[in-house]
Amino acid sequence: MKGVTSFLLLQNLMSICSLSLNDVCDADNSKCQNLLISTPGEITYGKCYRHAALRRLLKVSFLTCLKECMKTSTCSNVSYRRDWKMCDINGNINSEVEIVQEFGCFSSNISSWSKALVGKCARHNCREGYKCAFKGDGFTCEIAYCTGRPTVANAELNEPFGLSRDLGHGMKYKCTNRTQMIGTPFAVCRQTGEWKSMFVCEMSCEKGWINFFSHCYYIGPDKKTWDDSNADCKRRGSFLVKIDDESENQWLQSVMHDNNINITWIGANDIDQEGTWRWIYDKTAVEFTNWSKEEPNNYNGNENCADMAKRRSYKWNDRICTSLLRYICER
Ligand SMILES: [Ca+2]
Ligand SMILES: [Ca+2]
Ligand SMILES: [Ca+2]
Repeated sequence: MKGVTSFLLLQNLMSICSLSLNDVCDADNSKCQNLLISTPGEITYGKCYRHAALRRLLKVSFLTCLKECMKTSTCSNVSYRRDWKMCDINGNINSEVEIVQEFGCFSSNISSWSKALVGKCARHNCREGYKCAFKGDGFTCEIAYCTGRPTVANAELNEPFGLSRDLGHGMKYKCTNRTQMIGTPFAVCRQTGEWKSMFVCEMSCEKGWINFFSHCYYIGPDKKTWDDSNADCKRRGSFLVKIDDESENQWLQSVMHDNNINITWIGANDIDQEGTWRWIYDKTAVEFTNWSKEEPNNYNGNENCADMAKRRSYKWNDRICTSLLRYICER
């Protein structure tokens, strides 16, 4: 059956090719117009690529699909869904690309086709993100697609035929990891060739916890030692806060200010090795820091746990771990 379909397809294709060269070639390009394609390129039936599409054209012929691929920079092959007359112009096949079995879909490597199909655009040198367009008796390059993928935390693509990158088009997404969609569920390829996400996926934190990006935070109501604070966080399925970057640090400062907390433990200590600060959560070295001036000073040789205090402009300090402070848990 598969063989028969491929054969019919080829027959059909060959007739398309020989009949429609007039509208493929530039009017003044007799060399192109007189071209006869005796051997079509290679076609693989039933296997197509996902997430490779630079452009996705609807209601086009297979020949148009090939032509547009040739015009589009970095196009390496096409996936054509015959029932939909849908053409995916695919870029480089890298590790993000999947090849899937799909009835009704066929793919073709563009290098197996004669470049004469696109007339003057056969020689285009348009850079990534651009396509060749006829202009006067030559060609020009115009922006045609976004490169890469949109960056959207905690979201996955919700498109039946995978990602495409057409200028001015949106790709549908859904939130993962129990996060909530805020905004409209699309990442749009803007006319400038850059992705813009129209949504964020926000963690919905349970009562008593507050959200920042995809994490939830709990402010311990009582004062405890560093160890007891960490133990309480663990009991709550969390850890003593790990401050990953400036934005999280600033947000915590505002939380302390808004909740009238003068001083709190944070989840770093240098208990294992003096002077080597690690986060208790994952034992990683403390990279982003916001130490107060001349801290950490290991005062009296006995300060191994980190705090954040209003009187030091919410900067960090090392202090004796048995001090009783409030604390912030994260998960
Ligand atoms: Ca964190
Ligand atoms: Ca110390
Ligand atoms: Ca200190």
